[in-house]
Amino acid sequence: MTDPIQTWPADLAARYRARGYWRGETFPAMLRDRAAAHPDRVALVAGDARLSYAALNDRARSLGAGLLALGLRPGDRVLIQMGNVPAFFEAVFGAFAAGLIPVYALPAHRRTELLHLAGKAAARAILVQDRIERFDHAAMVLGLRGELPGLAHIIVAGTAPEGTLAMDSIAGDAATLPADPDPQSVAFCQISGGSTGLPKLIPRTHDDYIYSLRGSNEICGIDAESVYMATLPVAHNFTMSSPGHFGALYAGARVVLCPAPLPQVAFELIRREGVTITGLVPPLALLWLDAAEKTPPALPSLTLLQVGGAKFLPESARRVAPLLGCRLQQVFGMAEGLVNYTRNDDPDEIVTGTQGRPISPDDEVLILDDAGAPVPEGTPGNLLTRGPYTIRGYHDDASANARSFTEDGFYRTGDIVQRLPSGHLVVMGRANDQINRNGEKISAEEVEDLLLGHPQVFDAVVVSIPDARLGERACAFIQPREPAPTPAELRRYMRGREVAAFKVPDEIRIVDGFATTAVGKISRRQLREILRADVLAEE
Ligand code: J2J
Repeated sequence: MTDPIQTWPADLAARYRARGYWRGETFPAMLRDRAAAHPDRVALVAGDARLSYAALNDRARSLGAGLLALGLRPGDRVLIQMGNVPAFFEAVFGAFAAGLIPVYALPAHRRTELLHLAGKAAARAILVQDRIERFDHAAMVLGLRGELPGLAHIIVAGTAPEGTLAMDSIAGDAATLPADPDPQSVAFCQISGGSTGLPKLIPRTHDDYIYSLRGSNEICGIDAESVYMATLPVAHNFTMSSPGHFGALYAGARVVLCPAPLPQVAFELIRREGVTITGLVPPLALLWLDAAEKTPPALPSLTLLQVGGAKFLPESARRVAPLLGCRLQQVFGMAEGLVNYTRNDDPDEIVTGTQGRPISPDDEVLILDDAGAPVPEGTPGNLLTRGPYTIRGYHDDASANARSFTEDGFYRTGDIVQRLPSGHLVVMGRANDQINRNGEKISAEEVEDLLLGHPQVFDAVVVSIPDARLGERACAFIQPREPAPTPAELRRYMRGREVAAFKVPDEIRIVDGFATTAVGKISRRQLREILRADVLAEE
């Protein structure tokens, strides 16, 4: 699962090891060691269920051995789609124990994304929760089988329909598990939001990811006494690694699984379980703040609220400490690697006004103008980065790699940032056409492609519009063929494409045509800017 472009060159790898970032730890060893050190300590809390480190480790190892007995082989990829349930951890650590490579899908993903991810990864099995928020995921995955000839097994946590295997029934002898993997090998694939096409696979190694967990734990003050609540989906990189549930498990701490991010559910759980830290996207943070304004919640255990995934405006950031009685931490990260945090000892105006600074002294940050030259200090520019936990390439995607990485291995994040003299970054926007709706990343191009599949759509342009509640919303401009479709028809059509619901545009406008320049040429980027300006002028 690696090609040469995806690995760090030997000199950098040697430096990262020499500086103690890469220590040769692996995910299967991590859980096994913690379970040996403190078997009875609670690892996971879900409703009334409590799973100790020993119980999680035993279950994962038995499941892993059972997966191998089904014919899966170390190195095989398995797609995992589950919500905030213990089965997610059993499946992921079961895969780790067996040397299988999980690929994480988000709960919102539907047929189109799953087909793409499973196909791209050549997944040999899909492990899926039966239902998430009333949607029948098991049936959806069963419906993919005919199109994925390499797929050997569909494994369902919960009620398993005919043609699938019940995850609970899969067990094997842990003595058959393979030796621990090479720490520099790929542990799993995260997925990218991206600005073009469907999600790309982000191969993360044991060494690099575990370094980001250790670094995050240190910055966030996570130790064995911490209680981390996974409020956002557990498969998201923020919830997984910044420091997330993996960071908490690395530290031997307790992970509380929040079934829904709503304030009434979350506040109660924080109180009941003594949660010390959790992370939210800005729109949810606003919901919590508004709820707290109406009825001040007593959350004495909560010391740190992390907000990230999209820009958290200073006005909102300033409300966190007074209303929730805890410190705010801004987190600006990406599944490709680089994560920035504001620090506990940063002055208030840095915490409310910036998106933090990198984890590692070896995170290299470049801020360049569009011609590729460094901008004068303090001027906004394109953020490029490379370092001990930032990937060097996507899995099996030469054209994306050519676009997204420089020759010397810097990742072009697509973010426009400004750097303060203190090294803190302020995110100013995106250079490319990605819509950050509610922290969910939508590629304008992907939605345009979907819309162009409608027979009455001649051309489509999708733009992001600032939105007080969602951060950004998506507006689609449609140049129709006659008879023109109505926005409602197009919305129905999009829903019928079986894609994540967040990709259905919030607004659809039918237009006569799109602006072109005197020579009849205009870049889509310019066009998007013109259309966005039109909407903003009306508002
Ligand atoms: C503005 N934009 C932000 C922020 C991410 C921790 C936290 C978040 C993610 C994540 C993550 C932002 N302000 N505070 O993986 O480990 C936008 C940027 C970035 C993109 C990455 C983590 N925090 N963003 O959101 O892979 O545009 O990761 O490039 O989903 O989200 O999205 P994603």
